[in-house]
Amino acid sequence: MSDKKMSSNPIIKNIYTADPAPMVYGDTLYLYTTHDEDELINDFYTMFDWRCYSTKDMVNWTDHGCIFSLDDIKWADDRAWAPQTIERNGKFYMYCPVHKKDSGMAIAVGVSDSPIGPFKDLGYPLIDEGDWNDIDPTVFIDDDGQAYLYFGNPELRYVKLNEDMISYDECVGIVKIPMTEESFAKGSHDTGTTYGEGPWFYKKNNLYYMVYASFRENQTDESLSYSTSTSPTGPWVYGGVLMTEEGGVFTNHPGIAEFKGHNYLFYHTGELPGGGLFHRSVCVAEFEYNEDGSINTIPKCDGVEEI
Ligand code: FUB
Repeated sequence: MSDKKMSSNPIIKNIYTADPAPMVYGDTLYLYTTHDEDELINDFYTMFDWRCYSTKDMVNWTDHGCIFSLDDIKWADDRAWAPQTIERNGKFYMYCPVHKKDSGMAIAVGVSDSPIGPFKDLGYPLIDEGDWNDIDPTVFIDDDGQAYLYFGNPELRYVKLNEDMISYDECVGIVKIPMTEESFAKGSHDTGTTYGEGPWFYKKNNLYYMVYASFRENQTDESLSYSTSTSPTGPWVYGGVLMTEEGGVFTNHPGIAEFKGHNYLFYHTGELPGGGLFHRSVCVAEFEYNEDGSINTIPKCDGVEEI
């Protein structure tokens, strides 16, 4: 038996956190999360701010507290939902879905000189189609320098970000990915496929991955699934189930990171005392890729080894 220390899930035990979004920068893994308030308003997701935590060894975590909130976004009034942060040229960009004061969801961008904020809002939405699809952004910069922002529920859409990371190529515009069974398998969400929300876009060994929260047929809770492509814009090919619904809450949300030679899937459950639908907690599991790039279903776990 290994005498290495183990972490214990959930990672954060003093507040409810959801929608984990890891970012590796230097020798540190930063974990951005949403925050489920203890007290609910109208018995629904009650979420006002985003939190950041960091680790160098996957066992010891530093709490950086609230790093961006609805108070910083004058045009938004609710729903501080699933974010993702990325670094480019020494600046940090945090993409955040929020509810606009005049209705609908949109994607805000917070900019900071530090991974732990504070983040400053652009002052206007980056993505605002005037519908409810504009949630759950995932951002990735390809080897050729082109950055992509995918997002959406129930449809997966993307924009090609400009080098400044706060605007996008208006000629290409907002592209709708064809929601086919070949790409996302037959499922029970609005498009008739398993694709639900919470996409996580990245590349490994020249293969592009789209991990997402999925609705399988005859299931009420979300699972996690993945699709792959040889191009950053598809066509996507359905890969399989990454994490089943068992033991979960209605939602789940993936975040993938490669850190110091290990591969991690971050996800959320309702397993903290008092936890459930609107009181979720972020967890992590280690996994490996098969030689052909496929990934086996990853069991929920108690924690990971110190690295
Ligand atoms: O946490 C609020 C919303 O629930 C997220 O944006 C979705 O991904 C789901 O986790």
